[in-house]
Amino acid sequence: MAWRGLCPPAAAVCSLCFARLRPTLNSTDPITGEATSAESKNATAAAYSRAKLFRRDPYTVERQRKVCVLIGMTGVGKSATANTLCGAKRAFETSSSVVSVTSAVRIRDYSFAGSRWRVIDTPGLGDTNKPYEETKRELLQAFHYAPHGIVCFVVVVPKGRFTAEMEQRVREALDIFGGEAAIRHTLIAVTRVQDAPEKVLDDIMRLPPDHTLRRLCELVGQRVLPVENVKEPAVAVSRLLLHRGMDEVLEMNGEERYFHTASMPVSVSLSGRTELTAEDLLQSRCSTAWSRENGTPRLVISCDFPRLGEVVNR
Ligand SMILES: Nc1nc2c(ncn2[C@@H]2O[C@H](COP(=O)(O)OP(=O)(O)O)[C@@H](O)[C@H]2O)c(=O)[nH]1
Ligand SMILES: [Mg+2]
Repeated sequence: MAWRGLCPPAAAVCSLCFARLRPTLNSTDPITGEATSAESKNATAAAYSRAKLFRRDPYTVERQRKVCVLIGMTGVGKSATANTLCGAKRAFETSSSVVSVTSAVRIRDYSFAGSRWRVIDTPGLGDTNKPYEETKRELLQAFHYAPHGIVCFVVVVPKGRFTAEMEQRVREALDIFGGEAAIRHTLIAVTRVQDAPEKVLDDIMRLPPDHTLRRLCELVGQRVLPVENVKEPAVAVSRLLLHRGMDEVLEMNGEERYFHTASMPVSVSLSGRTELTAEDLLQSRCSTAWSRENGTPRLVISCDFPRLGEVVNR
């Protein structure tokens, strides 16, 4: 190509060449979706790129990365909302068909306004052929990708049509995630809406008290946001609103993230003694680490009890 001839031999100093090379040389981590240049064939391009150099284990996410989980029926705009959040057009596959294209959780790491985030897109609820236990197993996978807790659950609902069945499925999903405790970390995103947040809430609160959407809205403490995932420039506004909303949810929870302890099997092996005293606990020193057994992540809590010898909770 003509412009290549204009570049000096050391392509590193030619921003035109570099910009041209970059899209093909950088790849994305197959699981987290975050940019990585691990497969780059050109060390110069890798060195100048802002992409991560090494592949990440998705189970060992950095402690400060904030994690949000999207929940909702198939076709309501979960994957489109996930794209809006991470600022990409096609990080998550969206579909106009009512058949779910997300059959397991998908994650993507990204940065927004100086904070690191991870968005988890879950399979669409409401597939009548799918047994409840399977849905539950799929949804609970989300916790494996959030070892330091979840900042916010975002229930995605479509504008205008929210049936009793949809309400039932969303409530079931919130129960699977931990019920009331999880609901304190939840907000609702209404897709295909460009109105101001107060107007959306006012419109919902004007519905009859037994309306399914009003009931859901009251369940989550009236935390509702409008979201437009397709029409620019509203997408950029939605991105900002969603992040501000999720940060506010974190703040309302005293900066505490949500953990689902019930999903972690715990067994205790005590060497010799069968009971721990308060004094044992006071003197203990514990640390946590993630390991994997047959592909399943496990939180290993190791405690050193000076008066007792080592005890391992697993
Ligand atoms: N106009 C508009 N279309 C949307 C919006 N959100 C989602 N869609 C469209 O709705 C369809 C279903 O979205 P998708 O994210 O695949 O739904 P999911 O099954 O919940 O993941 C796709 O064709 C999207 O482009 C929105 O805010 N505005
Ligand atoms: Mg989807």
